[in-house]
Amino acid sequence: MSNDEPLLSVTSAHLNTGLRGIPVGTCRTSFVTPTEGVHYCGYPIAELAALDVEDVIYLLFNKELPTPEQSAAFRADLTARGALPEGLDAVYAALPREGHPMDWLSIGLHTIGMADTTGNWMDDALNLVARMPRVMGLLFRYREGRTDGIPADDTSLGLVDRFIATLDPEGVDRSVMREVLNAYLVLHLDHGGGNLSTFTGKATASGKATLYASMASAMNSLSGPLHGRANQSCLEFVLGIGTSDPEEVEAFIRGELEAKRPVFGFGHAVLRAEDPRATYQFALGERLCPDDENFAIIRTLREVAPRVLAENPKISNPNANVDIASGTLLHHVGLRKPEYYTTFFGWARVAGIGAQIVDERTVMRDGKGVPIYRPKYIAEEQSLRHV
Ligand code: HAX
Repeated sequence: MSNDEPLLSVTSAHLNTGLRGIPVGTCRTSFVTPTEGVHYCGYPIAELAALDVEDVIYLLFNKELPTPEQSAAFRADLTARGALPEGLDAVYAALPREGHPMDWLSIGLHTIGMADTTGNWMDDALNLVARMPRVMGLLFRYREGRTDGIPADDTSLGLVDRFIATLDPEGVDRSVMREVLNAYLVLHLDHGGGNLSTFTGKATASGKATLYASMASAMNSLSGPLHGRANQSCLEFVLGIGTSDPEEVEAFIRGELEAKRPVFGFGHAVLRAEDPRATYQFALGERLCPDDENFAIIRTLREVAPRVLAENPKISNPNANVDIASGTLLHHVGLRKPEYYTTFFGWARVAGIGAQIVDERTVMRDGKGVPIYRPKYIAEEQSLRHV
């Protein structure tokens, strides 16, 4: 693209539309297409979904998949970075347990950032990636009041195994949990440059706030019900249906539409086909939990909802999105409380947002970095009254 090629002619119709569709920068980690969905560094997500999360995180930071040697070295690097600084246990012990887990996550990031920030964007981003499994495990343990016998932190474990070790769940097949969480993380690592949480994180970092403060900003954005918290709503929606009978499911969907409520797990701002992240999770569910009653409900929803939604020509994409199946799979592996689901989304996004912050701070504009964000707001007549 040449420097003077017009990308968009901005008119007053674009004002007060949340910057929707207005080009503001470039993204080196990911983009989304209407048919293949999100791509990480050029790879469609369907080609990456079954890889280990460590290797896909390596891709986002290094823009190429690792060789076996690079993969081993990256895992060793994460192990070396993984130990948490002092202080998080005491802060988590003091937080109100009824607080939303996303608020706990944000406070957790601030806490470890206060204790140990290097000021080097790449180091801080990778340190945080390496620390997230323990932060997540402690978040669950303290918020649930399961504070006796928290296992010592073993940073030599892989990212998912380290979370599971800290959580130390009972009556759960840990290998199935590992597979579901690994897939969840890979599928949610990144989603282009302009989604609200990524944009917020980069905007905060543009003022040279720390990586930890920037990521806490991003997590606060992600916590909104129109953004990341939709995945919590999606399982609540599925649990509310309570039947996999196609006729009853259809009646339920029609009732929701009549009541002007969203049919969760369907539709997308960019995709115009089923999200490949949903397709992958359906295949995973058919293999891991075909008889799970919630899985039976979403299987029926997948058959029935697109047909019903397609009756409304305003709905650009009546097909399943990533949120349709993720909650059901997490529920199946013993993570039963939907209010925690956005924290897994946040855990994943720490890598994608971290990689994008590193790019904006250290690579863009020949290494000078993107300047402090400052979009233009036009004064309204009312604000000019005393001029
Ligand atoms: N149920 C009910 N109505 C829907 C709908 C759905 N699943 N999908 C779209 N619509 C409605 C929109 O609300 C909009 O109505 P209005 O014109 O009255 O405002 C109209 O159809 C056109 O919408 P659109 O252009 O097709 O889609 P948008 O880009 O506006 O919205 C959403 C995309 C994902 C927000 C939307 O499809 C939706 O609300 N889906 C249900 C909630 C959900 O599953 N959210 C998770 C999204 C996951 C994701 O994006 N991950 O990246």
